Amino acid sequence: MTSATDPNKRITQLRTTIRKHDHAYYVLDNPTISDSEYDALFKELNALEVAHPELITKDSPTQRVGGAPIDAFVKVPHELPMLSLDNTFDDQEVEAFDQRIKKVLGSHSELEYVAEPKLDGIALSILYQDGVLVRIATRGDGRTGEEITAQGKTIGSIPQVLLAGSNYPPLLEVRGEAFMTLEGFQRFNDEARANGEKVFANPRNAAAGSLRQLDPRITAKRPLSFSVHGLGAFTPGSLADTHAERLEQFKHWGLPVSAEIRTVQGVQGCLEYARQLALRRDQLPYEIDGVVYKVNSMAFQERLGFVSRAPRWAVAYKYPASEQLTRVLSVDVQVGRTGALTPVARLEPVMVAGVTVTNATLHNFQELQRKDVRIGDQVSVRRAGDVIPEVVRVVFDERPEGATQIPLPSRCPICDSPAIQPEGEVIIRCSGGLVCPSQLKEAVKHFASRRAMNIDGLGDKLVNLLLDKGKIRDIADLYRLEKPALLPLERMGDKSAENLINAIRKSRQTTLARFLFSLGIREVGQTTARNLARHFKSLEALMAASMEDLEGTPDVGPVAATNIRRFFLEESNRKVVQDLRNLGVQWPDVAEQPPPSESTSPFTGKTVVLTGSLTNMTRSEARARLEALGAKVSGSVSKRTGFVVAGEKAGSKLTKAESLGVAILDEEAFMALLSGRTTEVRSDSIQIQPSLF
Ligand code: 9MJ
Repeated sequence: MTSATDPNKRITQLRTTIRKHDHAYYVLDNPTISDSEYDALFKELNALEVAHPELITKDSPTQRVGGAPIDAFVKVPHELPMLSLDNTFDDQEVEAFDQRIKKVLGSHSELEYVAEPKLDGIALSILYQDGVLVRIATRGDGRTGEEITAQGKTIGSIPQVLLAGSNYPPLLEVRGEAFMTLEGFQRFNDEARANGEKVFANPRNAAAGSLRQLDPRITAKRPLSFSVHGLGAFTPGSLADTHAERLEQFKHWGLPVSAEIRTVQGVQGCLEYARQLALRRDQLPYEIDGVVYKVNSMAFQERLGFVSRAPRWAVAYKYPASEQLTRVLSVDVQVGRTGALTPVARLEPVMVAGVTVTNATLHNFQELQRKDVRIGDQVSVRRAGDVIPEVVRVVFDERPEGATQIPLPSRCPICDSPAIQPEGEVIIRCSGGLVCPSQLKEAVKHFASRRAMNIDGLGDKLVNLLLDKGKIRDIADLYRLEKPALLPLERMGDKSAENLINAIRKSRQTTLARFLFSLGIREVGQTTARNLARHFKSLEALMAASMEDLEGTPDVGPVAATNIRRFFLEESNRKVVQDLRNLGVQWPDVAEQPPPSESTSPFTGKTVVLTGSLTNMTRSEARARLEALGAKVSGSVSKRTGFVVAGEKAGSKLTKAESLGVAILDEEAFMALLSGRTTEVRSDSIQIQPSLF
């Protein structure tokens, strides 16, 4: 019987292949097949298991999310206690830690440490027997935790089976941190906020709340990750003699280990690591609350042992907290581009994670009411990554007498138009449209922005100035500006005025997709704008489209369709659009520009590697577009790679492409080649330097 007809063999084959792809995707962050290819493998396995339920095993990839809801979490004792860490808060305390250790070891020479980011998540213990995951437990009080196997198994980066062929101990308990990335946390909270559902105060609570779900199917929907940093019980024999080498072994066995971990020499090496990582703290995709130093030698670790419940061989060095207490001085209402009224707390200045914070968002009035924030309240304020600081909660015990409630706005604070809250929506909006100076300002800023009309040099401050000084009254006026009108403006010299006029003039030549995006119609982001341009091919056709026509466009639902219809039915909008065209804003006719056929695309037959994030499309979209043009999309760079497309925060693949001399495209060049605006790879415009990022 061949593997094609023997279901048992095919099932084994599929499981091995799927595990390999899970590892590439979740652990190495380097997928090697497309989502649709992966889905096809998964579906095939599922179908075979449905047909042959006797062949289902607990470690099958299909069983990650099969678990039925449980009644309660079962307590499990930890064979070896899960230790906590002693904290240090400054360099002197780290030096004292190093001195203490040297004294116990009787060592006068510099010690080798492993420095690790300190993830702010939920500590888990994962037990493997003969390479198969058998139990996941929380830390609990360190001696007894709770079993959360069904929930933890849904985390994609936790392998259910260690990589075959590696020399792992028959019993292996690894320990690490489950966490939510900042991007996942924001996405999750934004969605919850839009639906008026419970939001989490920080990624740590979100990770804890997600793992605490009795129904693992809920956990499975949460964007959780995992990183291994230590060891519990294990069968002796095959583990290395240093912590750093053990982490390497974990990686070989398919376990996720942070790429930020370094071996460093002595206390100076430790402190330098903390300084370097602190500089990048805001750019890390997850939240850290410090770093951890561990003596590298296992023999030394054993000699050092632990005191009470913390190891003597490790210490945490805590960064300034990303959450601090301060007082609300007042609450202002900001008006966004789409009229959304956002309450913003003005605060007594406070240092949060190294930055002085004076304002924090309250997101919307429903959130403000839910949190019951009042003027005079003491509140906890949080900042993470480069996200706007937010008010997390009120310290009710500290509420002063006479703390003032903030009323719901009935009128726009800027233009006094009535504030409206459409049925079923969470957001209260100004109904003034472009009559509202605040909406107009935001609309002009959006219109000029890089991804819209891309008017170089027309930043937020200048837009404010142009509107405040009455130089423009709508977006079309930008194209009526002349140099003499600009010269009296603050900090506007002859040269900068000329540059601005030239940049505005240059922006007239655009694409239909960019133009549609720049109009700032609600729910029309870049992807929708592109789809609309591709579907309708001309502005006239789009402006005349019925709801039915609009909803026939990919990615356009009834809400976006209604917004588009409303926008183009509004006389003042039609006038601005007409004015813009009369003033020379134009684009090549989409209809006359067929999508590049296979034979004309520079990607045809080439292997392309995507790295970093693109702003115009998701990675899967980019992959689909490339594949449609006959390209092969690969996860790793080699001499045979045709192109590397380097988005923002491109990393090691970009470096490798440079060292191999592979052609590198930045996003703009990539978009140009995709759209067929150019079919030639010109080295001067396309080969980019990493310093540009
Ligand atoms: C965290 N939270 O990232 C430890 N941790 O080591 C790292 N925690 C730890 N190590 C021994 N990187 C006990 C806890």
